Amino acid sequence: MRRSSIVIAVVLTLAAVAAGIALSYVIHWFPVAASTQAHRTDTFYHVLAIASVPIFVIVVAVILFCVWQFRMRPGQELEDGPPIHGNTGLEVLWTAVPAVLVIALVSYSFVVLHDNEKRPPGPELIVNVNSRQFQWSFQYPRPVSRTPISSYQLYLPKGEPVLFKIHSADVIHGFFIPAFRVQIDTVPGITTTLRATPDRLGSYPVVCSILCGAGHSLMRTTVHVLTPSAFAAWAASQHGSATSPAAGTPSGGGTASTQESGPEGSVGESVGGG
Ligand SMILES: [Cu+2]
Repeated sequence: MRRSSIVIAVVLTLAAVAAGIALSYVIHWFPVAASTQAHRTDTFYHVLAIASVPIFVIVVAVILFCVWQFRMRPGQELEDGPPIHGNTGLEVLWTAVPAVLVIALVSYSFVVLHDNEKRPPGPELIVNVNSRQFQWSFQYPRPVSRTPISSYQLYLPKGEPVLFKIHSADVIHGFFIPAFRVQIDTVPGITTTLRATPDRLGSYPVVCSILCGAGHSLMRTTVHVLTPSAFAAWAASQHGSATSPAAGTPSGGGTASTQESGPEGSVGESVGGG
């Protein structure tokens, strides 16, 4: 009787572990991955799921098994349980195993974070990100263009490492590109930095991830990942229209809005073509 119930519990536990891990793969929890950082982060989440699902299932299975197997039967209302005082071997085991597991996962997450933030061997494209209630704007210093470019949408070439230098004109915002799996606070008075290497053509949302005021939910824009040649063409087209002195300033609103309408058609074509 006792032996068969253990077999049933083990079989159910294994089935639940398999179903949980399968679910973690089948369901698309994240938006499309569009940077080298995103692939590392997603792999890390899969490893976390594979490590966590069996633990969750085993803990719940042991609880349910004990409730079922050691429940009070009729006639036992006034009986006491057996006088057990600890189990050293068991306690060492359930301390050592979680410790090893947590240290291993922390080490792996450190490696992923370190790789994601590592300075690439070659040159980086530098983009200045400016945040204010409730708007993003982006400035491209040389050598992207002879004169600095200012834009309300983010344009990046595929395959080139980017270093974002992030500023805030008012309060703390969160610069977040879900498709790149990167995010960092924008802090007034400090320049924060973030690295990403886009590796998939397309347009993806850029959002503010920190409640920054009444217009927080509207603080969104788009990142366009273009082929390097399409990006060069976009930069060249900006150079033509960005000759006014206001072009390089963070709040060069007029200039940025004219740039917005100009390249949109050509960019759309290059994204579609790639
Ligand atoms: Cu914000």
